[in-house]
Amino acid sequence: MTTRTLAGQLLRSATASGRHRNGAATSYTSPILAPIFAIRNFRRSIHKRFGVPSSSVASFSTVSTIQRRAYSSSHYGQPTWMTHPHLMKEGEITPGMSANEYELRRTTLMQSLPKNSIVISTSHKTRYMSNNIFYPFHQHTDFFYLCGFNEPDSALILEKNDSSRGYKMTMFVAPKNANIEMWEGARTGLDGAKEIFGADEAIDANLFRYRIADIASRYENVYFDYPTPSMFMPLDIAKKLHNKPAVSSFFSGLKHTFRTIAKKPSPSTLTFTSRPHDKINTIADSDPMSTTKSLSPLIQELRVIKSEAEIKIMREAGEISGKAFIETMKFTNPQRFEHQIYAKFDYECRMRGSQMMAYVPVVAGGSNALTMHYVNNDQPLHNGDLILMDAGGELNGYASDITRTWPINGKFTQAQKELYEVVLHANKECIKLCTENSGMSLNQIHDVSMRLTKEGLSSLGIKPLAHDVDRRLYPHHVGHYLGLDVHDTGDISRSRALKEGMVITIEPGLYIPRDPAYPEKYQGIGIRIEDNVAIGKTVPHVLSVTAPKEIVDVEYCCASGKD
Ligand SMILES: *[C@@H]1O[C@H](CO)[C@@H](O)[C@H](O)[C@H]1NC(C)=O
Ligand SMILES: [Mn+2]
Repeated sequence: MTTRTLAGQLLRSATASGRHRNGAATSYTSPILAPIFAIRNFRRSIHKRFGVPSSSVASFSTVSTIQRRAYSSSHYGQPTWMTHPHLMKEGEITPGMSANEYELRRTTLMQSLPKNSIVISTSHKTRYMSNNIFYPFHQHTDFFYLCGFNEPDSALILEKNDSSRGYKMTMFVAPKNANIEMWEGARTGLDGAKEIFGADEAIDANLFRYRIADIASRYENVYFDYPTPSMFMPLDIAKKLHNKPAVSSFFSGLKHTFRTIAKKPSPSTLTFTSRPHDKINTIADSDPMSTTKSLSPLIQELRVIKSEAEIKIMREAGEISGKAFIETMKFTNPQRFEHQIYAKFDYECRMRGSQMMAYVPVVAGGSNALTMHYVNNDQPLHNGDLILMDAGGELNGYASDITRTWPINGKFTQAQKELYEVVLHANKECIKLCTENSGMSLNQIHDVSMRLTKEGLSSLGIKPLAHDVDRRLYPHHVGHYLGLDVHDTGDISRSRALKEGMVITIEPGLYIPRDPAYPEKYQGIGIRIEDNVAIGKTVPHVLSVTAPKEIVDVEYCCASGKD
């Protein structure tokens, strides 16, 4: 495997030239500081070289070419180690994720595919609230997983071949354009796609719609997910991709795919579900004459097991969100509104480096918590109620997903305590099962949580109506996979045995309806306690451990805000 640590090459040459100029006295040992030195040295030299036109041909070139570009165009479409040394280390493509790891992901994917295969992965497009007012951009997570490129309207093509790299990587990206960049901000451009992201070839994204069908037609196996139509990928082009003449049937291709990609798990645990919004994809995929295969299931197989670097980021995301929960508990009182609690949490996450909320938080005072996806978050809080908040910051692409429930005035009532202890017990018992050695699946852990909930209810003398536990009192699953998406790798079955490196949520809950069938003191109380857990061989690693959940700790945090 060829390793393309361009950043590494850059640093080495920068270091060498720095030594040359400054003598042996300068040593660049700190990976954080090294890029700063490299840029500083470059800035010294740029004046001498002023007037030398920058090369229009992209290549893995000298540090001076790249740094001249960084210097003159004030950067790229996203942070790089050179421009954002406070966020990134040498050799990283995105914060915390090395060029080597991205290369490994692509290599693993391509090695699992048969000869004569092409992978086509498209980014998200810019989405609009109204006319030219855009929503905050969030990248398509499969695309992001494969290359880390964070601009809209881009595409990645991987063509399997016999080179030492194993494939040819082509990126379609927006070209640099000083006029547009003056309005919309820096772009990475074609040179950047090669130099930073390691593409063998970079092409203007405007040409994608004209080139792609032709390129794809050269391959027997086309792996592609139908994207939302856009200017960049109009409906007719996507359809054309799906209507290539048949070489082998879709179904045999699919079987082959699963044979090659799924190294261990038994075929019965694999599910293939078309994404509900991909109507056209479903039609095309059901056509046995089509050679197009869905890419997403293959990438999900890779994504479901997290690397050390991924878990490190997720641990940090959990730590940031957990600390934000503490600050939010301290901030809560009966004079506040749900939206203020939301704002406080968002603020505390961002102040710690999280770039955005991983999803729209549920901030539910009192019986609003009985609505699972309550996101209006616009009611006043009331003295004596609980507040349930399901929220998490996203860090460097990775989600955290935490729920805590605490008393608005800082003190649990006896009835609230009793229900809370039932949920907390289920939460802790289920977390103990989050190991590879337990041999458990998410579904089996769900069964355990259901049994514990029922036992807890009966210990409180609550007799649920028939079917009420799984329909009303605890109507959701105990957890899901977590990663770049909040509901990560959604096509991977929850009956698959847990494996080291998976990250899941454990989130039992209890919601007592306003129904005379239940003791009045419990009615209208909704409680959920959700943690993020990385599966270890013999021990679970709780990533959300900084968020308090023991009653004494929660009450302590609530009290420490009031002076
Ligand atoms: C095979 O991939 C390499 C990059 O790894 C590329 O340079 C080369 O052009 C490709 N060969 C063909 C025939 O496309
Ligand atoms: Mn969740």
